[in-house]
Amino acid sequence: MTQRQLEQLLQNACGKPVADCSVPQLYNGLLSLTQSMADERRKTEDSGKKKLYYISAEFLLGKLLSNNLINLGIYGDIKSILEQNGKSLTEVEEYEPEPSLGNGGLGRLAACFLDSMATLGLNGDGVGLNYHMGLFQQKFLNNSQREEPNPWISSPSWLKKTDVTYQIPYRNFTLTSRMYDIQVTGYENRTNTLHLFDLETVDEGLIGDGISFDKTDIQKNLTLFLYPDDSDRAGRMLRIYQQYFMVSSAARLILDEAAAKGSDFTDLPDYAVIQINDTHPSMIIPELIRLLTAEHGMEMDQAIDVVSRCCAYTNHTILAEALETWPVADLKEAVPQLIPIIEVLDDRVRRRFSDPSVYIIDGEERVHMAHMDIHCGFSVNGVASLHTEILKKTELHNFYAIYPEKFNNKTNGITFRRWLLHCNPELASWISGLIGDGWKKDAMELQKLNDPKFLEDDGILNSLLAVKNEKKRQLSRWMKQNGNPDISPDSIFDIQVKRLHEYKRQQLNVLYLIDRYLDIREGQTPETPITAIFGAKAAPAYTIAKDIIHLILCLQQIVNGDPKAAPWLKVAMAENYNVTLAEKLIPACDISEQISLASKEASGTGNMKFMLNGAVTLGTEDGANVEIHELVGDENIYIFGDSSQTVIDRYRSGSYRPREYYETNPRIRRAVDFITGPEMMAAGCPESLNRLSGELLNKDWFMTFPDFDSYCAARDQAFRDYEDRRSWARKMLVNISQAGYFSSDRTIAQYNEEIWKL
Ligand code: 26V
Repeated sequence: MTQRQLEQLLQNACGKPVADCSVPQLYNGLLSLTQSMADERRKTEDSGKKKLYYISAEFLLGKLLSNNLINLGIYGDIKSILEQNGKSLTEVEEYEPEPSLGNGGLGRLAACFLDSMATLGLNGDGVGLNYHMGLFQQKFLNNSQREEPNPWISSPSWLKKTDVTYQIPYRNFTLTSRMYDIQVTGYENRTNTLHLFDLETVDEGLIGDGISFDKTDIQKNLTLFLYPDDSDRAGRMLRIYQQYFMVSSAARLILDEAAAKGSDFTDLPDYAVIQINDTHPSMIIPELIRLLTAEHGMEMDQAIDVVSRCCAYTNHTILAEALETWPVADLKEAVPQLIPIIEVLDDRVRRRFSDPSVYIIDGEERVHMAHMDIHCGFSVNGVASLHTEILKKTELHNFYAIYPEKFNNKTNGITFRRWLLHCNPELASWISGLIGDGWKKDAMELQKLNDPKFLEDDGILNSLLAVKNEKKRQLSRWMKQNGNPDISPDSIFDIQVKRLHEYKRQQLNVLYLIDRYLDIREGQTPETPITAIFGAKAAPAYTIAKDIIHLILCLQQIVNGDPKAAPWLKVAMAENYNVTLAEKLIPACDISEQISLASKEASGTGNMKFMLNGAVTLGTEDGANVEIHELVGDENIYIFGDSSQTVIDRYRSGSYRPREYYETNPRIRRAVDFITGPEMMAAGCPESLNRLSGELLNKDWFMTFPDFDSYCAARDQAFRDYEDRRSWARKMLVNISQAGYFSSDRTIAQYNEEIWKL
């Protein structure tokens, strides 16, 4: 198609010449043009007999317009058509609301996977829930986080209403679910679908102050919010209602689609493979068994066998507190029809195994969702090689002993369309200028960059630094224009962005910054000024996480307001960290903070995005950092801290006493004392600061003190090495060249070869 033809199509979609359109009109026009082009591709594809259903409570899509334009191969043309008409694609991009239907890594992974399935031409759809409010919007007020609702469904929308509806039975009432579809375009390939089920009777009027709402009014709230905090019972019950709504709708869709292709359900595994993304969709197992037996007359034994050959489970965490167990009593209250099935499954386990640790229903009458998945599925995978090994050796060891053949690893990945082509077109074209375009389809071709003819060429290294510099300038401008602290692009951008969680250890980063700040006040200034950037949302009911945000914001106020320090050190906590902001921050990063306590971060995917964009990792031997380390070598990463084995042993022995470190390590003492010192108390809330300091001194569950010295040493070393611009640029280039392994295209190809077999 020529640019003129494309412009004509856009004009038709907008209903008037491009030059006469407002930004909303252009957005609407581009949305409808994109949707019809995506539909065209759907018509030509072979849907095949077997389909993968990726069921997930979260799909953290991020904005869709540009991504779709890239995948449809018209991004460049549209950009220049708009420019020729005096319009800017960037402004249209800004106008689009972000669908934030996920919390963090798990949801974003699901979105990357959808992109890669379509890109590889695989017959795989997503199934989830259509939350009307995505993850809350974060506002900072008095150095604290406030939560506000985050509506994203505009008109027109990417959602297309379908006429598929199902009746979902609960104990006291029946609800109607309706399917909405979002097209998933592959990069120059097919179009798949994300099916999001919604409750027709949602009432947005239920929302009160901030993000509060009546959690008990299920018939009005079921899909109102991305699953809310489960710190109280009403929240936990709502989550059960939501999960069942999702899986019961999914199960009916799967059976309908298989039947339409000729399945009599005894051969269901030839038609459907179901990837259960963490335990949120686990009820699909008993629900499918229930439908097959109660509505389709199958014998129980056969139904269990058929379902077990369809279902595969992905584990995303070893944190015990994050592994779902539902009280039998709560399930009985919401979905009593599942109880007899779950009891049959548990009974079979009890007859085969005497070890209570593998039972589905435990001694306290709680249902362990992961246990059900492992017994009643054919595959169990972790998300990075260290994580899978820990699952096999410790957390799920007793299951591994029973079913070694079910366990496998699938190291996470990211889609390079969003995380390079879209967010960093400057770097993408720099790469293509050196090695051509082949890497866009085969990410391993990035390895061609790992060549002395590039690594030893000053001109090339300087041009790479120039790209980074440009991205830092763009970010600085954006931060300034959007009410965030003023940051200098000539400083080192050291970035930690991810959900706020104690195990991710933003508090360790802060302890370093306090230490550095106090040194600077004493005259020890760094060579190049340092900008420490944070972005993080805390779960609304997670008190300590909110205390850590408060600490960061107070430190930001103190450091940035101190004329002696501000020229050398800046702290910048960006408000409302989300996918859109990640796309601006990641390309501008020099040093990527991946400092979780070893053994706790299952994989991490931000680490991969930073690496791909030429940042150097400062991290522990945790999650996928281990694989990054192996790929780039000691010279091109900064590794510090205790090993996962040391950490696991220290937990086992119960020997850790944070106060001993505080008493014997003067730097730790100085930094911790600062948290409750007069300057902090003047900037912040004493109750919160005291609580946090007490938590560190008396508990420090995620062991920041034992890693403090080695963290400071590694970070200081990285800052020193940054001064040799040539050798730093080489580290950047090696990181980019080795990032190909972390393409989600590789991950999805492995899921398909080893699990789905489409
Ligand atoms: C959930 C919860 C909820 C209750 C309170 C504590 C807590 C802690 C962690 C979680 C995370 C649950 C699952 C999850 O999001 N895992 C993330 O999955 C990513 C994709 O595989 C992976 O990269 C991250 O390392 C992993 O944390």
